[in-house]
Amino acid sequence: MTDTTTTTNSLNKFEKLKAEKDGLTVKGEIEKFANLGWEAMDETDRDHRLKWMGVFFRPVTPGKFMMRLRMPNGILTSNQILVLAEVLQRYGDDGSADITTRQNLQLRGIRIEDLPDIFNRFNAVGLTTVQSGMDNVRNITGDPVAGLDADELYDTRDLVQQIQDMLTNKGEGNAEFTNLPRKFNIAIAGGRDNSVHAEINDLAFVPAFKEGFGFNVLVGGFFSAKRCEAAIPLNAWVTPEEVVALCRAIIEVYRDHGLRANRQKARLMWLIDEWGIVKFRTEVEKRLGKSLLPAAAKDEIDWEKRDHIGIYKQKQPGLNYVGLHIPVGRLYAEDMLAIARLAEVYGSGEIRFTVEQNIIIPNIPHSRLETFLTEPLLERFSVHPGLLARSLVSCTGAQFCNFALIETKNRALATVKALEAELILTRPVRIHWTGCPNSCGQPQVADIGLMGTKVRKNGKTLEGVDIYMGGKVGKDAHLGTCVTKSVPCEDLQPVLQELLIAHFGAKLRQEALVSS
Ligand code: SRM
Ligand code: SF4
Repeated sequence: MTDTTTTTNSLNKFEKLKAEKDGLTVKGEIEKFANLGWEAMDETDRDHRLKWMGVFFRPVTPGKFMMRLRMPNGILTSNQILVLAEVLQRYGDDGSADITTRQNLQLRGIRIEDLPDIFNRFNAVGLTTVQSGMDNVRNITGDPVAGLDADELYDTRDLVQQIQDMLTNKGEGNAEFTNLPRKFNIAIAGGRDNSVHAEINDLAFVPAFKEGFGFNVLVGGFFSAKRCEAAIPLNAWVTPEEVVALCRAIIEVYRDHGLRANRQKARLMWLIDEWGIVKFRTEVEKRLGKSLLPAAAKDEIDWEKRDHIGIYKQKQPGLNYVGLHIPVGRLYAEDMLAIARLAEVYGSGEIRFTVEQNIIIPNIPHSRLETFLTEPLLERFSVHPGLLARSLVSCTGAQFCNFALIETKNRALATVKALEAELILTRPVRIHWTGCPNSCGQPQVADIGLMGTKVRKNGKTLEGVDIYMGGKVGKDAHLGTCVTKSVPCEDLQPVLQELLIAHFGAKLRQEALVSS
């Protein structure tokens, strides 16, 4: 499938393991693995190929696997959440779930012997984990308030589902797309505020008018330890009906021509660099079997980004959606049961997830709103969190991720709590933590991004961060850059305090008291 002439011997480790056996093959071997147990099974299947089924061996917690779902447009039903919660319940304290920066969920503590039963339960309620890791297309993000927002330009839900169905053969797995050169991210924006971070996806569609409604197409956005780039225009405009075919054409070109020799240089942008955007566009047109129209002169992203926390009227008269803040996206089985109940009792049983690792419960009638707001769960998952907590995002970090250079989630929460106690803020400040340069926590899109690193202080190696600033989201989105390197985490709080005072209008509570 690739146009390289490399022999199997000269392939890198990952190309080799894919050439030996396609990752999706493990789908038929789950029962066998469950019987063998994690210690006896083939290590390459366990550590790598299982990721094609969304099952991740965690070297930090051997024997306790992580499962990454696919949640098109970040939407679940209460029935699906109940099944996920029941799966977690059997693992006691080991069982938890994280909302991810791709509007998705990851479950933790999973035992391999339970996989056959878990997959059966997932199938019964239409949940899939297929192709959610390794060299596959990740969870496809769409507007979190699609179909609810009176100002939306396009309801992205169906399109996102169609793309997922095409790539995964309706969740069954599709060997056409299981051997990409690297991971691949797709996002579709349907509103005016770019709620999906279009600019950091390998392929993104942003609303634009030309011959009626359609999308301008962006390509090549990505973060990696080696390089971070915002997506660039493909100079193409497509109607919604053309989106799925264009996704297919672009992914086929990437699959067949993407660079595979060096995994640090395998994301789509590296191919675009090598070919130039004009040749890339021409190759995509060849696959598509027709010419693409040039991009519309301007796109419709002209709002600041919303975070959807709080209470908002829907376009459906008499209904509201309510965004709840989930601190650093961490949930336990009991929380999920409670969320499912709230969605059922007050809403329509639907729960949505955002790339800021929070949830939205839609379809709550005005008449039920007041009672909804008295629910005890909202004391923890607030509709009006503090101005720093509100926008806090954190990747997994050292608790479960073996790439991590630092612990992130707990530290992120503790730091923000302390800062909110010291400071009076007048606006939300988006602080993103990421445990290593892979940038899963997207520090480059943040007002203040914190990237884990190791630092030397007084002859000791300590956990520290590089500080990023200037990330702009929504209208005119652009990436932030590193402004300070190697701050030990133990010295971080005063540094952040100064930044918040100098750049974001924060005031010390003490001083505010004295002057009033
Ligand atoms: Fe990520 C690898 C977690 C979003 C860039 N990412 C990993 C692994 C699988 C590494 C591992 O095996 O331990 C992490 C799993 C840790 C764990 O146990 O949770 C991991 N990535 C995450 C999540 C869970 C972070 C979070 O807390 O939200 C996100 C899952 C999204 C999902 O639902 O699929 C997550 N990762 C991202 C993003 C953000 C995004 O998509 O907007 C990025 C940067 C954007 C991008 O990819 O262009 C990202 N993750 C990476 C990379 C660097 C990719 C590269 O081209 O080099 C790696 C390392 C790799 O793939 O080799 C990585
Ligand atoms: Fe792990 Fe690094 Fe990604 Fe955080 S940024 S989840 S530490 S790979």
